[in-house]
Amino acid sequence: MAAPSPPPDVERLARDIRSGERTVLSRAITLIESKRADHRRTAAALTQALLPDTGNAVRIGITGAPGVGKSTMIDALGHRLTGAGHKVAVLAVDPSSRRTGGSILADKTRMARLGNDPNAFIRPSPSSGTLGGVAAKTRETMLLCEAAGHDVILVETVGVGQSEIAVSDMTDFFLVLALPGAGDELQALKKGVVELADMIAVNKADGDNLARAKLAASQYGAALHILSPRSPNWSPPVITCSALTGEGIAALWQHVLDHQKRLTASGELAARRGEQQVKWMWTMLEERLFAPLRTDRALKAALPRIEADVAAGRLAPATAVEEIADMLGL
Ligand SMILES: Nc1nc2c(ncn2[C@@H]2O[C@H](COP(=O)(O)OP(=O)(O)OP(=O)(O)O)[C@@H](O)[C@H]2O)c(=O)[nH]1
Ligand SMILES: [Mg+2]
Repeated sequence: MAAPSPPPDVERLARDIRSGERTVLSRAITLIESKRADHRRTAAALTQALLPDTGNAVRIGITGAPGVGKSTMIDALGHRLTGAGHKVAVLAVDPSSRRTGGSILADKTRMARLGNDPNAFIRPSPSSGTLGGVAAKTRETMLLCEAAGHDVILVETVGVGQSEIAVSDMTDFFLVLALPGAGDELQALKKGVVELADMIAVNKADGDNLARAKLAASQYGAALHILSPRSPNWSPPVITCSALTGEGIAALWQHVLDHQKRLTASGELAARRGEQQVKWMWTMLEERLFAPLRTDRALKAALPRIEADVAAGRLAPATAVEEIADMLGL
């Protein structure tokens, strides 16, 4: 089936985004984040129209425990990259309510250099909704940024919950930042984050921390050694770096480039992106199908009674499902 041709206003919007106009990009992202049905339709038409202009960026996910230095690292790396002629977009997936207005400001100050850089575009996490919803919006935002000519996308996520999986599902390269020492490495292992990592960078390897950082890196190296690698074409390196001094950041970027080169040559990158797209389709479809469960007024009103009846054994779960399906017209 051929893609439907977009309405004229979408066509214009798409053209302005392609030309790299920042204010238009911001407006389009707001459209994507909107919950209104008409906005959602326009946003879908817009991403469809821009699809041929996407996919040309290096997509990097960055995670790590709160305070590990993600924002500082993004600022340092991003600044370096814009200096070398790249256009960088910084996005975030944080479905918790933690990132209120205050911490967006805090983030902007920690990304002081990028915040004022005309070749960098910083967009905080969509603030509300399920993880699936937040991730979907960030994903679409990423596509818009690519269409606007950003060739490096950095997606920050907090080192808790399922958001790491969501971010690793939308990026080519998943960077895990770790702290020097104090059992942090085992904590990360437990969460399974290390299994997603394409590289582990022990940050804050500066001053008094240097020796401990090197020790932590060798422990991670040993831990990674016993895991089966995520890709047959890539063994995740473990490095030390300092977002504060900039030490190790050139090496970090070189690893990203090597990874991109190898996975492109083997065809793995294209395959991975294809799988991500299909997975994304299913996630969005599930979201869409679940939406009435959360929003249907009659159902909302009836649910406490239905749940109480099921809990008390007055109503069989299967009968309850029939009743709910009837209310939703399924
Ligand atoms: N010594 C040292 N301090 C650092 C380094 N990187 C970051 N910091 C400091 O660590 C603190 C937290 O840094 P952030 O960049 O905000 O950390 P984050 O991971 O983005 O934190 P959240 O977004 O709150 O999860 C700040 O005070 C930074 O100045 C580093 O390489 N060395
Ligand atoms: Mg941060």
